[in-house]
Amino acid sequence: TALITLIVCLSLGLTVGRRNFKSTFFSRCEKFTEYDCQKLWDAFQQAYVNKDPCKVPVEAYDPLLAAAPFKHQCNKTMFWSQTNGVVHGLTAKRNDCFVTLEDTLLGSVLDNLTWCGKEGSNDTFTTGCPEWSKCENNPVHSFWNRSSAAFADVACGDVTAMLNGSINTPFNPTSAFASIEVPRFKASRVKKLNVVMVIQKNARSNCTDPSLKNLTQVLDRGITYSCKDVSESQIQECGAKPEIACGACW
Ligand code: N1C
Repeated sequence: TALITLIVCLSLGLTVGRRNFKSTFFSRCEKFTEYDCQKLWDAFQQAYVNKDPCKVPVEAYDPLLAAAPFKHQCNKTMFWSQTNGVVHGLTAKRNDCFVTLEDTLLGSVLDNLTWCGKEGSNDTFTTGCPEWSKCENNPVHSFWNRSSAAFADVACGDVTAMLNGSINTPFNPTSAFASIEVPRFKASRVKKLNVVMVIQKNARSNCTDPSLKNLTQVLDRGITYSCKDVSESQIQECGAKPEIACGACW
């Protein structure tokens, strides 16, 4: 009986996990009333369901991106690398100033979720999915890569990027920001890139960091570059005081 109980519990747990994923997808999606969430769920699922979870290429999400394209948010687009907490602490309160990928429908629906499929099954799994290190073409990695590219493609006007001054290489060539987003900024749409270097107590780097030299070198000619060292507390203050004008945050 112990074994049977174990099996029943395990399969119950799995079913609940799956149901949970779908209900999370729908409840997050339904906050955006202008979309048909069932249609988006179908487009989402076809990307990875019934597939080897190590063989999901970025293009698998093309139909999903086509069903919920990003809108131009000129002068508000916010990129980030290794500053997830600070950035989203700010955008949670100042969407009037800054919009990240996680503020869009697709980014917010899938933020912090894990999912994958399996050959021979039409289910969505949330456990036993490949680790990032195991294979690059996994469903989660490919989704973020595809959506980061699309998000960068529509950026326009002045764009902001928050980088982390507490690490040795704030502009890391292997990051999504450096490898996917920056190369897609085109001078015909993006006028200026404002880097905000987040400075915490134990800063290791700042705007003079050599990695930023690479950034200026790969940036499309015609895009103006600026970098400003800004303390974390100043960023938090901008979030706490809605009366501060967007342009006066730092
Ligand atoms: O690799 P990163 O950062 O430089 O990627 C961040 C960059 C942002 O500008 C976003 O537009 O790329 C986009 N992006 C996300 O929005 C995102 N949300 C959640 C990329 N990755 C995202 N994730 C997950 O965080 C994903 O699992 C990925 O591996 C990390 C990237 O974090 P990072 O190294 O700090």
